[in-house]
Amino acid sequence: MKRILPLLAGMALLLSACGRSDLSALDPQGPIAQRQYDLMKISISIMTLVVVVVFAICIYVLIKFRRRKGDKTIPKQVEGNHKLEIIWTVVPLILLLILGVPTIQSVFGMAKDYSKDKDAIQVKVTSHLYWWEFEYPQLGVTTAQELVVPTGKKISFELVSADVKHSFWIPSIGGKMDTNPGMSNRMYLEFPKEGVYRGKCAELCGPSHALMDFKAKSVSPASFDKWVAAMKAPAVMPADAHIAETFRSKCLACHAVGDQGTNGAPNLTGIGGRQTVAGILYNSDVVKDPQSEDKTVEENLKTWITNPQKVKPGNQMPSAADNQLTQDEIDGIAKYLAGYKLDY
Ligand code: HEC
Ligand SMILES: [Cu+2]
Repeated sequence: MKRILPLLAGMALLLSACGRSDLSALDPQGPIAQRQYDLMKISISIMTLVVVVVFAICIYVLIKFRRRKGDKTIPKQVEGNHKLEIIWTVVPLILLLILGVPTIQSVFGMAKDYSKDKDAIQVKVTSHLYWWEFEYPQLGVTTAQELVVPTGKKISFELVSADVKHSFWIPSIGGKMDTNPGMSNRMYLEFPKEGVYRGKCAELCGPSHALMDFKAKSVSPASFDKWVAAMKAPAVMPADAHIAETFRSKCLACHAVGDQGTNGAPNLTGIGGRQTVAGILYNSDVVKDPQSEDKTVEENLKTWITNPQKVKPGNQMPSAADNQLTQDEIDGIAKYLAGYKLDY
């Protein structure tokens, strides 16, 4: 017991650290996650029931039929019992049916294809080492790291990968589903409530796998329309001519802003209003994250632009030194991007 207690305490601590409410499949915020949670509950209940009954019988038999002191007799030898054999065949069959029927129903229900549904919002998710691209083919909009969706609609996802295998998962909303290179997977999700939900890559993909976070932000349909319009508006460039030229030549080779779609790296439109930079550095002037340092968007942008490899080892963005940026240029670009907010 002395040795087990610290172990138990350690495990409890470890598990409690996982208990972020915005990252828990045990706190469902939508019908798909609810269905998945219900399945977990029913299978755990059945398993618990089986364990309790089997252990109870086992302990009862061990005590009741133990060899008593001085007892030298050989017990009655039993070879087969029809009644018992039927019971232990039929009971598991019934339990498996109770588990199987809702599981199959849910699995097929959740696999429903909304890709042709006019009322659903189509989103093509492309995973990259280590970031997420979200394209809305019906709307002509592409964004990154922060998926924006309207509440009350079916969101129909097409999932692919630009490089290795990743997995798309928003624990409190539903999932997960692999993204594979050269092959599309499909799934749909629903967001009944407005909110920001945390998403994760759920397939070990490289050194920064654990940092491959994203956000799913559900907003009212009216706000969503405003967001789409703002995303499609012409790009806002830095006011200062030198910063604008630096940004154009050093950043827009990979990135895009405004209505330019995408260029192989995250579209930066509206990045000043997002909760995070690169999906992982929380912006304290947008949202207070209890587990992150108190850094504003502008500070996080400077940290990122100066040395992205320090934040996310192995990612594809060059450092400021590789980009030959002066400190003034870093500051100017960070200030411009921090001010690039969308009103929606
Ligand atoms: C060689 C291509 C390339 C160049 C050049 C480049 N970037 Fe990036 N950038 C990337 C990639 C790839 C990512 C995604 C990294 C990740 O999260 O794994 C990224 C991410 C970012 C992000 C975070 C995006 C988000 O959605 O949160 C910012 C901000 C950014 N870059 C700014 C810049 C700026 C400013 C410059 C110019 C000084 C620049 N980048 C130059 C490739 C590039
Ligand atoms: Cu990944």
